[in-house]
Amino acid sequence: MERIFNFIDGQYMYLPECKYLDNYAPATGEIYALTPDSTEEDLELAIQAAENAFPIWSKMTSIERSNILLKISALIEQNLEEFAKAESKDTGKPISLARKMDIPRSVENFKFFATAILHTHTPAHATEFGVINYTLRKPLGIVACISPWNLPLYLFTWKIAPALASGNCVIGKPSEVTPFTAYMLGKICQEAGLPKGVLNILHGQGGKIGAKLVAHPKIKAVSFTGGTQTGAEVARLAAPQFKKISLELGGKNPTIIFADANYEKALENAVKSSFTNQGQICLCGSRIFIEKKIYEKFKTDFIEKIKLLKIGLPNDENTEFGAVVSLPHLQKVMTYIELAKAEGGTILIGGERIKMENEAKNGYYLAPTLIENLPFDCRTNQEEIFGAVVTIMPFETKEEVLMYANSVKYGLSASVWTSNLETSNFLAQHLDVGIVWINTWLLRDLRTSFGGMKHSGVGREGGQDSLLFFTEPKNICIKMD
Ligand code: TXE
Repeated sequence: MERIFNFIDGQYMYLPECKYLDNYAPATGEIYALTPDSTEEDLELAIQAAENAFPIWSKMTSIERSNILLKISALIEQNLEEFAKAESKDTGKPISLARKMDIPRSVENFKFFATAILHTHTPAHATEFGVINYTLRKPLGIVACISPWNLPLYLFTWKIAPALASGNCVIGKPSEVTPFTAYMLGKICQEAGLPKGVLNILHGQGGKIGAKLVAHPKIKAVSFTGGTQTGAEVARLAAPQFKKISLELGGKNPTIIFADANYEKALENAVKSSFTNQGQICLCGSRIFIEKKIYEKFKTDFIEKIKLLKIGLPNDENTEFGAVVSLPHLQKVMTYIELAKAEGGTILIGGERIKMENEAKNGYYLAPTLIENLPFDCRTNQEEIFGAVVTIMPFETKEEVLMYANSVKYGLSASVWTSNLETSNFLAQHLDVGIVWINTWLLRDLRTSFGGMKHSGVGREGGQDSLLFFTEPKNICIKMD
């Protein structure tokens, strides 16, 4: 049984009276590790460590910080296989996905921000002769980075890297559902020579230590990714203390396919955008809209493609579709399948738990599920399910499908498949989302603004957005004569 420790003041911290939470392997349903159920005492140790480290870290030059973050990036890369195996075991995702997406992106996150800080510039404004303004940006101090269970190391480092690069000290709180790769990161930071207390990794229950972290008076900003409801709770705790908050929340993203699209590409990508990571990515397309004239053909071909998905053990090299992250989440997704039936939906494929053999017999496996015959405004089509359950429906005009797409309270992303420039521009202009992909999906340039509107969150991450979030501007106006 692996025991996970908090990483505080540059070392793994073991407090004898610490209580632990069970950590399950989704593939087998077995407890394989114990996670610290951190208390306020742990939090105070982390805050103190960060406070002691801030003067040193914030006064380092960008080049000095960059070199350490580049070492962290290189060390994660050197240990890629070990991280990928751990991520797959902790989340239930296929090892091939962890190896080609989760861990390489974590490497990239540190590399990207380690180099971004070497090229920042700050504006100056000459008001009139003899008057010059310039803007200074300084690190905020101690910040909280709170991340979810779907892309654990990928989203944890997506927040930590820019926060550290900008000169802040960080208290990171990974999801208690998938803590393992965050736990492994501590050792990497030690080897990279990150000064002690600069990054502190605190494990435990979100509603308990997560809430106390957000509310702590010495936390200047909170960068959060997770559910919309939790995001609202984080905002409620942070607002009275005027902390900066960045919230990357849920989504109910449309995949819109016109008859004039590249059919094979649209079909192949619809499988990916629906079922990658068992549908547990905030950017997954969970509502598929097909132009009426190709609806029946697309539906038939899509079902055939879903049948070809290799469902299996996450540690099997051939697996394309693994286990759901936890039993509670599996149960949540299954309640939505029951809701879809109650709302009049037809289950075209999937819709039930998969009976697995041997060590997987108690694992959390749900068949990829496709549902049709539901109205655009029913709960199944309005609420985030965050699993491998997608709906499909026809449309006739771009105005009609735009109305369907924008009818939800979320506004994160959309993918549009068409060869008509006028159609793609029309939808790109009018879709109420933060990201529109045209004839592609999940193609990411880390310099771009990432995030959503409405109930999908507040603020943006990525490139300059992250560096501006984690720093405080000051305008200085000098009258020379
Ligand atoms: O997120 P949570 P979970 C959606 C998806 C999923 C739902 C819940 O619908 O079913 O969110 O997923 C910490 N104060 N997404 O349970 O509960 C918690 O410990 C401070 C979309 O992972 O929001 C964890 O570290 N922190 C999302 C993190 O917040 C709190 C990806 C996220 O937990 C807290 C994942 C509190 N009161 C889920 N309560 C996306 N947009 O990518 C919890 N936490």
